[in-house]
Amino acid sequence: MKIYVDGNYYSEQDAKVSVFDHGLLYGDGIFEGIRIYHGRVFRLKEHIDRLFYSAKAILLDIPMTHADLMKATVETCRQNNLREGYIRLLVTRGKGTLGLNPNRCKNPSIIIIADTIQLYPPEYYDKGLEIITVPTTRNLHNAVNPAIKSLNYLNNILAKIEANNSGCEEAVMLNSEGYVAECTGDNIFIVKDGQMFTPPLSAGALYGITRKVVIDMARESNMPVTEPNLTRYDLFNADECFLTGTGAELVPVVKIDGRVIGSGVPGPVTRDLVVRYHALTKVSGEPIYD
Ligand code: PXG
Repeated sequence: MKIYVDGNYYSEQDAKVSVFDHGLLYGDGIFEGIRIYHGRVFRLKEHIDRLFYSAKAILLDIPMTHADLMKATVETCRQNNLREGYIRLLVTRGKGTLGLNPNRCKNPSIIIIADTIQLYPPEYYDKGLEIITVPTTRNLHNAVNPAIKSLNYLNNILAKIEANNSGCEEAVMLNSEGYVAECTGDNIFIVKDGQMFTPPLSAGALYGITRKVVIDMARESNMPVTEPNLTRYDLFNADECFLTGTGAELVPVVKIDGRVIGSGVPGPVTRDLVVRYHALTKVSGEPIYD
């Protein structure tokens, strides 16, 4: 594997960061997770834009332009001969000293890893997932705003551990007001009476790129989509529920906190969206090979 670090390619063994990098010392940095389908990078521009928005929010100057970062991402895939896979793009504050002060970090580090992807087992997609609400709440947006894809994912990791300890793969995270925010690495949607709902970004949801694709697809087929505050009650009484994310794509949810959702099997709206999402990934994206 060839890994991009600050403009050069290194083998897996030689790709290294300093122990004084504030990405490691403080989680001071940002990242993106991007998919490659059929030799194309899916929604690359949207991911690079979101990376720059995260950077802006943490006052980090990415030492590259959008266009050059897109080129470097595509080139890293090419170097690894990838047609299907997953890209982890991260920007750390860079090497500094043992103090918090980011001004000591003169050069942010840019790392691009393009690898194959470990998919969820197919039974989750066929039968649907059981998820659970966990005690760890989503970060306040006046603290580290959850819209920032920062290198500190401890909030989500704690929630994931709590879900795993209860035998579930994913956790529903509520915000401090008790409204549904999202899951640990996925956005959440419900379908009720022919309408689709997903929590607003202000509830603590990430501006998910898959979320946006799914909203657009639903509206294309004239299904109303709104973003109201949702409670657990709304989830329990939904006709259908599913999660969206770059890694997971669309995963049906059939049980939440012990309540069976709808008829207990992936519903028709979810199944239709899954088919259309896969069709879209086949034809859309930034080509890696000419
Ligand atoms: N919410 C959170 C908190 C996320 O981290 C999503 C929603 C979905 O967004 P996209 O843009 O991917 O549709 C994410 C992103 C993993 C992994 O290894 C997944 C994400 C982030 C980090 C790691 O499964 N999903």
